[in-house]
Amino acid sequence: MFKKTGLLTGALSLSFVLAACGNDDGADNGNADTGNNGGDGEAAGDIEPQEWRFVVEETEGQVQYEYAQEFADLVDEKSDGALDIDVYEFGALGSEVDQVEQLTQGIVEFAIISPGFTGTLVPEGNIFALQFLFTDDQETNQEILNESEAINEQLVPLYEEQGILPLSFWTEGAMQWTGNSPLQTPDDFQGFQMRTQESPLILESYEAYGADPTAMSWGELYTGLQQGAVDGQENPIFFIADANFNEVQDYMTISNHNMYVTMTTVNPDFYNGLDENVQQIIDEATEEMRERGFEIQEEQNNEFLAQIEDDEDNPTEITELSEEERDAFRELALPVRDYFRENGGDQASEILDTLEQEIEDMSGEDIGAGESGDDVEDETDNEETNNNMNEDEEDEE
Ligand code: 6CS
Repeated sequence: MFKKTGLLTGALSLSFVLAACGNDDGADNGNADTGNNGGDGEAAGDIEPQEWRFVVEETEGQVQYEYAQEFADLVDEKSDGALDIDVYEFGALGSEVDQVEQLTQGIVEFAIISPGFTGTLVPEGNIFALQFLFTDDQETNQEILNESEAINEQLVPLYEEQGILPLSFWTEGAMQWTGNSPLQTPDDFQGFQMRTQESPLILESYEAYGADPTAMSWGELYTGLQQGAVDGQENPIFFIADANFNEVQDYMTISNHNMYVTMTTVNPDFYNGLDENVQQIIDEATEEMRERGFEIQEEQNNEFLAQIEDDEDNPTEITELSEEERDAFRELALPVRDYFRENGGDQASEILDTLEQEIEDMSGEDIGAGESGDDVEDETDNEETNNNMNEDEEDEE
């Protein structure tokens, strides 16, 4: 499980070519001569010109790409053109998992990385795979992502240890299910071949519904759905439509079972080696993009829902789950929190306790904190659900 895709070799050799042609290794930022100006943006004139790379998991026009392009424009503007960021769309440098490796190796300086692709590297990051944990309100969720101590103080250092420094966590919208058959009850998931990202906890979550999940890069997903290698998938609406998954799926369920979380990240050696005024430019751009990122996903999710509804050539039957129907899934999703506590790394329990409390405090909603079930059977030793979240143990197998 979690093998690298065939894209890896090509991607890495391409990366070496890029490293040879471009600026120095990302970990060596090359602006040691600029002096430490303590930066408030006024010292932009002193910044030595540099070229950086920013890879995203989506293609031109999609939310992550638009975000990265605006981020690059802000950095360019704030540095009076000295800091030039080239944005690489998905596919240019390999698969999503290859891109994680490129960031940790300093082959690219910036990346948008979804925790769904770091599940074995940072087991605690699997927390975002827990369904029905966050609220149904994306603005509240974004506020929690911005302010949560569990995420920004407890989880961030665990990523940093692995060569990924998250600058911000943000939502790309609520996720919905699509299928070649209707998905309205857990019964509908029995034996259903669900495509997921690489995260072991995403797989575990769908096994809890009775499905038969398979991890796959989204670059292979259209064909996988078309040829029946998988029966369905989960994603925000903008992505379902823009990647044309609705062309090869007959049903879409408005389930709002989770939000799609992603991270703006930077290579820590590169970032920590930058002068303070340069770091400040990056930090300011990150802050300004919090609101813009939210707006971009909101616009696209609204716009693309209409596109799916109006597509007469590829009709999709859209069903919104009632609260009672969602409760049936919620009930099966709650024990997965225990699985995460047991298997999500040393700090999983502490981080989840803190986050559950923060979500309840900030939303005023009961999200089932502490209810996940002391009486739920511990699945740690269950051979059938061997979604190992620890890479080292996996390697030993
Ligand atoms: O399903 C996926 O894997 C892709 N979904 C989104 C919304 N962004 C990139 C990611 O790889």
